[in-house]
Amino acid sequence: MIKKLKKNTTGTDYFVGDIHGCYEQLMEALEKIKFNPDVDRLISVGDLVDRGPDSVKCLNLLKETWFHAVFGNHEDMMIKSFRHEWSTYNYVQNGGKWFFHLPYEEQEQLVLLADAKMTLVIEVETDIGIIGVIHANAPDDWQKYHRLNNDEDFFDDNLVEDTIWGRRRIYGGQDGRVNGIDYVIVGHTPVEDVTVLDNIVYIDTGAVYDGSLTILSVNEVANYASKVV
Ligand SMILES: [Mn+2]
Repeated sequence: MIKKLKKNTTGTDYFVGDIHGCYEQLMEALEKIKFNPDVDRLISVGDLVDRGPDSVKCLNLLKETWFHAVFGNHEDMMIKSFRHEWSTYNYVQNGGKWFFHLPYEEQEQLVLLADAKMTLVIEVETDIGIIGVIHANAPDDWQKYHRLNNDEDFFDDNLVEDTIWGRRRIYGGQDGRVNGIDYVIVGHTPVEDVTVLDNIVYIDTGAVYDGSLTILSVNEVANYASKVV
């Protein structure tokens, strides 16, 4: 449920907003920042699939050692649709048509890949502290994720759902720090520019809606965050 990445001592760690099938746009952006897959890492806030043209290529990035991603609500819909736990109609409405055009075996492979590689939470050790990455909405206390991970008796009905789907903080404007973590990076809710509320950095600048695909290095995260705190 939580993937922990040790400090990258040889290269740079970057964070990328919702890719939504925009594979070419991502490759161009990586070229621009001279991303080096031998030493750098790219950490995605999820929603690799749907709406854009190359969902399969984007999911296959999960096979790369330099690429890490948390679950987005679109992967949630894809996996649940495959398992008949989600309305196919609803998933198609949300951009999942490409998935149902694939042969069953390929659908299964993609679901297994996403299930094996994606986690609810990623924590990255960096020079500016621990940066937590989730798709949508953060709880007030980050330690809830550790309890969810480690404590069998811990139960929070809404935590997983809210982490992948929620918009409470960004719609509320401001909702206080997330305790127990230095910074949190999220996507899911399109913003015109990178937006910082307390210690949360919103980086989904709507690549698939003619916006731009945001990629931030750890240093850029520090710069954005320092303007607010
Ligand atoms: Mn989303």
